[in-house]
Amino acid sequence: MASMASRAAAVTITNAALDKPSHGSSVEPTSRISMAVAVDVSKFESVTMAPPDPILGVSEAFKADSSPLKLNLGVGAYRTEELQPYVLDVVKKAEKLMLESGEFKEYLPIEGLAAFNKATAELLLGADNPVIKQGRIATVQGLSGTGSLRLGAAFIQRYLPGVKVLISSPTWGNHKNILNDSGVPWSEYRYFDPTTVGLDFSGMIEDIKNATDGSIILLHGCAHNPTGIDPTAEQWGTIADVIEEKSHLPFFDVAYQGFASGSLDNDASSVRQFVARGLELFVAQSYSKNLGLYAERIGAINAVVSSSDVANRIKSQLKRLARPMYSNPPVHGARIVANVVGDPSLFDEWRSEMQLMAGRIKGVRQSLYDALSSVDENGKDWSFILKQIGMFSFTGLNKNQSDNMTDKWHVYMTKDGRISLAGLSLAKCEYLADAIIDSYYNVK
Ligand code: KET
Repeated sequence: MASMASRAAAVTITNAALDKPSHGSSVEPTSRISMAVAVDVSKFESVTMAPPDPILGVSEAFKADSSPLKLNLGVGAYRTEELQPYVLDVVKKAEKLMLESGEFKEYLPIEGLAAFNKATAELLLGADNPVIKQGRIATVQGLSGTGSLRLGAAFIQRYLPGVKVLISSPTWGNHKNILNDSGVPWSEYRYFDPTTVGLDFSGMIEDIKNATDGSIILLHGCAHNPTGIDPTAEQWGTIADVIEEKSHLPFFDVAYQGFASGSLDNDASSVRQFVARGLELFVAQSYSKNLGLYAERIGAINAVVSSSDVANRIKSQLKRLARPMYSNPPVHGARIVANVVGDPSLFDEWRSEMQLMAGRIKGVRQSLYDALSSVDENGKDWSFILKQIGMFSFTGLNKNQSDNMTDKWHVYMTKDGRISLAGLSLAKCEYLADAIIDSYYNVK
């Protein structure tokens, strides 16, 4: 504050000197006067403080906590049993190869690295999928899952203006932000049933049926975030029936391929089932979680459509949207993915590391369930935790209870009751169970 005041004073003196007309000066008096105003009153006084992000803000709060007990179960990021960030061995190998071959750093084309786009479409649909041979897929490299969804939303805003996107209730919170900022209207379909702590399948089907024909239905390809509850293969079939009947456009968000079952192929089966029926659809992909490339921002937006001609035109328009937003995407993560997916031995190694990560999460899931069941004197059935899949558990804790988890127990989590099991170790399961039992029974 003191330095601000003296700066303002100095400017005032300058202005006094400038009261006399001063010909030949390169600085016009008016600009000096506006400088004084700029120091005292910002042009941005009306800018209010934005609230912290409900997910990434949790990591910021975690960092600021000095308690040795603290546990970050907020963001969905995989940690080792020692709760350290993890770089996959296969990623390190791919990076070593890249360094040795002395890759360039020139701009990529707007649509991204060709080898990546090929690899990502093949990973999604299966390399021998006829859609790929027929050229009925437009793939554009995006800035991870978020950027790819954003590009897809920008395309919807431009080419399907006013068409509503239906999102699950609940969903990953950023879906709403992405659609809002893209100017795309949305509403929700029922998904989670708190009484059964399972899927509200009839509600979901009814809401998709009741939507205006030709709506867009945003679906989590696997490992639904935040609930950890996916439709069965048969239920996916029924969802596809209704979507087809109503001429809706499915838009899949595939951010956890490999993390639901541990198998990259199984986890793409929902999308593949829809594609096999001949439906047109959009798919956003992310390599943040399954290859641990969070900060590399690597993913893709894919449009599977009825002809290669339409695919080419869509791709050209996606490029046109990307160019003024970020010009062209970053290359490093794209090369890692292309190398890992494109090399049979690296790909095998990835698959086993993927199973290792998914397996560790299943282990802590079981151990948390065991701990809760043994600590809980009221005998509540906690088995829903075992039924949920993927990185998260949706505990059913409300906002006050979640606040108690953080304020009293230093357990950082999102306020919707979601915990990331990827950030939990076996050693911390009992502590977490104590925190959950206290919050569940002692806070309303
Ligand atoms: N879709 C879903 C469903 C999702 O959970 C995430 C990330 C993304 C897309 C995008 O991830 P990206 O890193 O842009 O590829 N979710 C975790 C991180 C976040 O909120 O950004 C999370 O839910 O914790």
